[in-house]
Amino acid sequence: AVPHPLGASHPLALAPVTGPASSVDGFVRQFLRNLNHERGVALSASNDADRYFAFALTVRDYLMARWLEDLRRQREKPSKGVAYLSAEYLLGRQLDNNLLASGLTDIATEAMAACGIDIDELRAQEVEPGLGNGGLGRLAACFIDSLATLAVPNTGYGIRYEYGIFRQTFEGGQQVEQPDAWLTLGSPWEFPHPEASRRISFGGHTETYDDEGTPRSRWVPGWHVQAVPYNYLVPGYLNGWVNTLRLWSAKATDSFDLRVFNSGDYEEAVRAQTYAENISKVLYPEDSTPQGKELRLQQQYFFAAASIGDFLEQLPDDFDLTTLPDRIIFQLNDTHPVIGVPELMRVLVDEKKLEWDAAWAITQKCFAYTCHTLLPEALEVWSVDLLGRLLPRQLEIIYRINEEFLDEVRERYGDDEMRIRNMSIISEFPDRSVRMAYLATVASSKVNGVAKLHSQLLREKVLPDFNEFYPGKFTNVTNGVTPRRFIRLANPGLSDLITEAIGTGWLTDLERLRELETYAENPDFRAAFAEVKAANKRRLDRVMRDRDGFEISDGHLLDAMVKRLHEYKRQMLKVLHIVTEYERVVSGRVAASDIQPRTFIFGAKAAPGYVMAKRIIHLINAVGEVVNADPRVEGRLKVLFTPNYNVTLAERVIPAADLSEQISLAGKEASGTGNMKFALNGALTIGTDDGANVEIRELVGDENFFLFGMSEPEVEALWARGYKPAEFYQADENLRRAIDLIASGAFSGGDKSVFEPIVSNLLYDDRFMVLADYSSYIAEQAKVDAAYADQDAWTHAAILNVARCGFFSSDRSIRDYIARIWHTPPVL
Ligand code: GFP
Repeated sequence: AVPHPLGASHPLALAPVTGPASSVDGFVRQFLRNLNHERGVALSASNDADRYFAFALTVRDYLMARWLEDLRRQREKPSKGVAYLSAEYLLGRQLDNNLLASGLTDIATEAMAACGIDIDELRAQEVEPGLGNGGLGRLAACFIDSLATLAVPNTGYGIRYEYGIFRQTFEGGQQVEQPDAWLTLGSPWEFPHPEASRRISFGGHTETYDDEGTPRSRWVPGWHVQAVPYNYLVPGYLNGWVNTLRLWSAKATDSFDLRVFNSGDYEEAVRAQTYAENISKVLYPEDSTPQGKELRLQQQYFFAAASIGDFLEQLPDDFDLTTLPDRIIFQLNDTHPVIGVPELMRVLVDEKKLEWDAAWAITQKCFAYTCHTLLPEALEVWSVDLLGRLLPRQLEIIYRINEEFLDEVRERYGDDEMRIRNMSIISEFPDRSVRMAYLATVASSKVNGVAKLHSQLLREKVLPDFNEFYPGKFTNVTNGVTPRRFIRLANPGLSDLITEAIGTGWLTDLERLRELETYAENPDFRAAFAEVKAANKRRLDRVMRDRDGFEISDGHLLDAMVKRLHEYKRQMLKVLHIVTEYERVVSGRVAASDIQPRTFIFGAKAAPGYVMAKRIIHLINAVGEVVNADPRVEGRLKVLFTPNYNVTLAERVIPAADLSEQISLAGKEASGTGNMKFALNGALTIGTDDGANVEIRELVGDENFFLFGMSEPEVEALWARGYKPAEFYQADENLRRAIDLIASGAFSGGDKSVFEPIVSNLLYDDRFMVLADYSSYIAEQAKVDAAYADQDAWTHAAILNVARCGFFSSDRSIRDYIARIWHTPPVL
């Protein structure tokens, strides 16, 4: 039997592993059954894909009983739940997570061994669904894991993109995007429900009509698509609770017009179908450039409307809609689902025939909004033109919401036209458009930022008028990460060491890691901890050799910067550090033997339309090529840029890293979650006072964190004085030499033009103040080198990082959401 960490008396502790048969024998039997019945092959004739599928289906079978039971429980005794609306879920592989959650890992491993199958080969078969770009999508995946683990009734709603985030390759050091056809072989984790499809409408016009004496509006749409739901199970960690992730796929309504087809116009017959089905075709791999605007708005409305409609349909016919806020909270993950606000209003007013005021009172209580950015260009706006064409009724509703809102503003402040213009949901310049963040703020019961500093800047800088107007509406929930995936699964060595020291239970109560503090003083524990890190580096070495032909050298400080490529995150600053180290050696100013051996590892995708980001990728690869081939720094400096960074790779890189690079310009990174994952895996952070770095440093202590760079007020002050990057270039010899070396063509075969745009951007624009923070960064990196020389002291600091970062569990984030925003009753 599998021991239950919550204790047998825990109300959710079902009998350990019910389902088909909680034994190795039972697992084998079910596996063979699935192989025969679901794949149609015998074990002897099966290939890797067959075995992986049959294996995954077997794991699924164990979770099914619980899932159905939970759905029944929620139907029979409904309590307030959370509908998490997110355009992205960066799930990562599911197999190990589901094994862990169901406590089946040991049984399954033995069962496969009994069949002569290496479970690692099955793991390798799984294609990760890349249904997200970066932090925002990964956060959503951590949150649904924590919601299930805390047994909060939740449906995660999103889009089942046929092609997820592109697969990145490099050609000549430059990014090339390949389609991510993750569904080619099918997914064993999904349950299609075509019978539960919903019709989603677009276009057309609106009209008013007389409804037995009451004038009403209605929408007469022009075209429709079917939203087909696919369900995924989201199991809580060993608690018998299973929630649902429901992703929508677009299907044409009349996919096959036989009349047109028979007339011989095959193209016309499939045209409408293609158009409709494009809606869930691709995840937009960009977050700030205006591309595919119309299709993107279609996607947003498609999933928001399908999800809201789906929830409402599950309510009993006699449900009193005024009590809707007691039943559900729609959490808006950024502005992508905000079009759901006028959609709920439309359903309540036009379809359910509620009075406007009553409908608005309900709506304002049913939504809550999380903002994930501070970059003005990332705050979505939709042109009134486009909205009017695609969603005419929703636009009318937005106008009315705005009118009534501005009336309230006028009531409070009089005719302060400036303020009214600043607060209007509709902006007039440069084009008439809807500011989705404003709409979300007006329509939500709460608005939260994702780290202390971010929430403060949101209140003070991004939405100050709204903060004044709505006292108490703004709050903070600092992000978190799931320790199940990012410690237990990613770092089994560390997990075992922690459990040996402090016992079980910490994976669902991560603050207990504090108990490790005393172990930091124990030399044996430090030795064991250092050995885990070394083993993780060896494991990464194997992965890298297989995957990319890279080696991770022994004795090197492993310095990792893995995240989306964006100028504000400042991969460029990291490059300048590497070039400086290299230049100091090749110019003879420093002996190679005097520098700390380091391997720099990068992972980053650039949005395909983001030219500067792609140039930076090219530069990193070019620098790597030169540095790695130069005998003068051999054994000292190495640069690895691993293509197609994804969740699967993160789980290998993060546990191996010594140093975590979190070097965004202060005031730009909303939170960061990679920073948390690294610290929890015992990497030390070099970082600015930005996002959640601030909280990490507060918790781990200044002496266990490498802080550099300007603070947010200092950044503001420098802007105000007038920032001239060239002055910084002139003032620092190392910086001058590094930039000159890049400009000289040293990394581009002598061709100075290749990286010239980067160089002139740095010298004459440098929006993210790379040059201003350079000196302080280089000085702090020297402290990193010095600190690393004392391995034992480094390990001590690393252990304290782990011990003091329990706060960053996504379970804590979810508890904060419950206490500050959702007010869902405890289910336990
Ligand atoms: C965005 C923000 C991050 C934040 C995440 C999750 O992620 O600072 O941690 O959302 O809230 F920028 P990225 O898209 O930048 O990865």
